[in-house]
Amino acid sequence: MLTLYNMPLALNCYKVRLLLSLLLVTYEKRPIDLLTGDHQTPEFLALNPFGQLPVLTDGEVVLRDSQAILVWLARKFGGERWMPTEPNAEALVNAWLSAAAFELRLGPYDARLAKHFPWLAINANTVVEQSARALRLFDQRLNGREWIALDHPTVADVAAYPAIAQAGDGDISLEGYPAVQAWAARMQTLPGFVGLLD
Ligand SMILES: N[C@@H](CCC(=O)N[C@@H](CS)C(=O)NCC(=O)O)C(=O)O
Repeated sequence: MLTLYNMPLALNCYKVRLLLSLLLVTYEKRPIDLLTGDHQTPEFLALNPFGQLPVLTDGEVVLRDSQAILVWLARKFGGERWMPTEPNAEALVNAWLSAAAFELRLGPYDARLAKHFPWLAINANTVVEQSARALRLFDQRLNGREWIALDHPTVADVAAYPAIAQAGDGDISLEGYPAVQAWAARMQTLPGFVGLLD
């Protein structure tokens, strides 16, 4: 049985829950509360020395980092569809996985943290600029396309969706990014789609 060390509101955990649901994979959740320091216990640090969620375990296999977990799940349960092995397609998916992990992280992901966890001292001006940059890049990419990396949904779409869908939590508006809005609505129609708190 797969076990996801999970916090419902943590967007990197949501990425993994979303793909597990899209792939119809059964798993159990192990709650980890970042606010009370569950991620700094010796037990959790033995699983992930980075002290971060998500962690996914499959027997003796212990996986960390949401992008790595998405790729592993896609390979194991999704065949070629969600993470292709053809080199050109794979590189495209990897490039947009990196954009989810970096550009979206510096933008709408951190904007949400800045608003709700002010003690993290994230620069509120920087996240507005970085959100505009990230959303512009994603909007340009999605202009005239249905999905971020390929002509069908892949792990790149799953990795990008949480920070974009929850951008409003950090007072980042999707107004002015019509291709991003249309894509987000398209994501919600995928069979097995789940929302953040589903
Ligand atoms: N690159 C990692 C980042 C993971 C991450 O930042 N996780 C957050 C929750 S969404 C966390 O555990 N934060 C607690 C901390 O960094 O102390 C991934 O994509 O999984």
